[in-house]
Amino acid sequence: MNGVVKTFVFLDLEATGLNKDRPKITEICLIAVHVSSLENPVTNEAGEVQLPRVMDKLCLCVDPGKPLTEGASSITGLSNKNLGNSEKQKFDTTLINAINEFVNRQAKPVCLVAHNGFFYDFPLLKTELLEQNEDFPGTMLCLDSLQAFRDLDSPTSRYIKGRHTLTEIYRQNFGKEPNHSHFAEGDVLTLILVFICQAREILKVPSYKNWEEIRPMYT
Ligand code: DCM
Ligand code: MG
Repeated sequence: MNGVVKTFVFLDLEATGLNKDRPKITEICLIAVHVSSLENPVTNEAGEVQLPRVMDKLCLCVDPGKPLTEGASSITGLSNKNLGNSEKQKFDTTLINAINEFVNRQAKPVCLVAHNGFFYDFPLLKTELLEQNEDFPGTMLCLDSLQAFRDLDSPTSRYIKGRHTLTEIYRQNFGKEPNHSHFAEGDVLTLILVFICQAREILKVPSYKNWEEIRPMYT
């Protein structure tokens, strides 16, 4: 299908707020899917695309060490209280090691995929990595599915606000609401389903970036 990437690692972050809030991560989910599962999607009797059977998952809640905004807490259900009650640990080197080990188990080359990743998830992840004096290899590939869906769409609909949210794309493809929005795992599974629906088109001309091109959200 695209000849380069062997594994797509779909990623979603929940955090204490938006870019302007200088957010800290509250939850991270990575789900790895081999390109062969994207090339040969499974459908049910109704012709609906199903999740691949073979997926590796890493999902962790994180103590952000900073108050969540009301908005972030209300949409994600995460709070300083429930994260604290569960004695979650900070975003530290043990978490970074876990991510690296997880990614290193995948057939390479690997590409990270996140919806709005170039604006939100990748810069925020970069900030958290740099705060621990760590980083991913500069050659690691990343892809923003929001940009990819916009590029596929017609120029007129491209700029309609809300047209390419994960929820909206899911509704267009499946005619119903996605499950578990704003749970990191729920959002990643939704992303995988909509990505599979248009994987052929997206991977014809993927606009990858190298991880080294990603600037931190803040320092
Ligand atoms: N976010 C927010 N307010 C919104 C939307 C998102 O503060 N209206 C922040 C908190 C979420 C994070 O962005 O944890 C990621 O959003 P999403 O759940 O859509 O992945
Ligand atoms: Mg999310």
